[in-house]
Amino acid sequence: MPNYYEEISQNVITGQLDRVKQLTQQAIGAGNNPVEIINQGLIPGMSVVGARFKAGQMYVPEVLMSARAMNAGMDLVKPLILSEDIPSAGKVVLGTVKGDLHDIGKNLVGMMLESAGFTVINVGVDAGPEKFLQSIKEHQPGVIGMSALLTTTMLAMKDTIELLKEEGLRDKVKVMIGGAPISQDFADEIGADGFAPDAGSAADLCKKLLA
Ligand code: B12
Repeated sequence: MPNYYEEISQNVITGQLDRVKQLTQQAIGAGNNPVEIINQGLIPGMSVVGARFKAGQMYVPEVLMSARAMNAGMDLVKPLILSEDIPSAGKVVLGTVKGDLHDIGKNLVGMMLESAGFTVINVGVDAGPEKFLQSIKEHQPGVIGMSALLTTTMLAMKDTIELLKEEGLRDKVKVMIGGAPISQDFADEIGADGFAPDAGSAADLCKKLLA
């Protein structure tokens, strides 16, 4: 039986959506285990992409092409597996803060988290503290991730943290933050648990926060 996994990984890395679909379909047809196709083909490819992006060897458009290729493979495989079969690495509620409409980076972070095995609940853009709170109550994530691209919206992150304290939920959920104007100093200042400068590091940070 040919080993499809390496070839699927390589085509995820190069963002060849049609080829990933074709190979995934062939791997399914040849009787390969759907969970193995994900864990040994699709995800390892995206992990390489995450590492290269972090190292500045790949850029946003290429990463998006890889993520789309991976998702196309996932779409074929997912219906074949019961959700309990894929252990989730944990739940993350992710959103761009109030007043801020930038979501390209936040969505990239979401894709990287998903490809690292996390379940991502995306609350979208312009998400105020109440929106995060509501989603935390509903989904009970281990981590929330907040994104801000404007210096004027950065402080909305603090408002969310303050609301979590008021509601007695601060010690139940880890808070990670990111976005171009955000720094580790700012994270320390507002009492967040962590900051990551890019999507690849965000997935690593999330693993660390939940360890
Ligand atoms: C694209 C863009 C837009 C698009 C957004 C489209 C969209 N759907 O996102 C549009 C045109 C709508 C827009 C609007 C505006 N924009 Co604009 N925009 C940009 C631009 C050019 C790129 C941002 C981007 O997507 N970068 C690529 C992504 C991949 O990078 P990233 O967002 O930094 O995300 C990475 C990391 O930061 C990190 N990360 C991000 N989020 C998170 C979250 C977590 C939890 C973690 C761990 C990590 C993490 O990981 C990501 C992936 O590696 C930037 C300039 C720039 N170079 O940043 C200006 C910029 C952010 N915009 C700016 C401005 C001023 C505006 C407007 C006010 C313009 C206006 N006068 O109307 C409006 C504001 C609208 C609003 N209320 O939000 C300024 C902000 C200045 C400032 N310091 O506050 C910038 C810096 C441009 C500039 N030099 O002046 N913008």
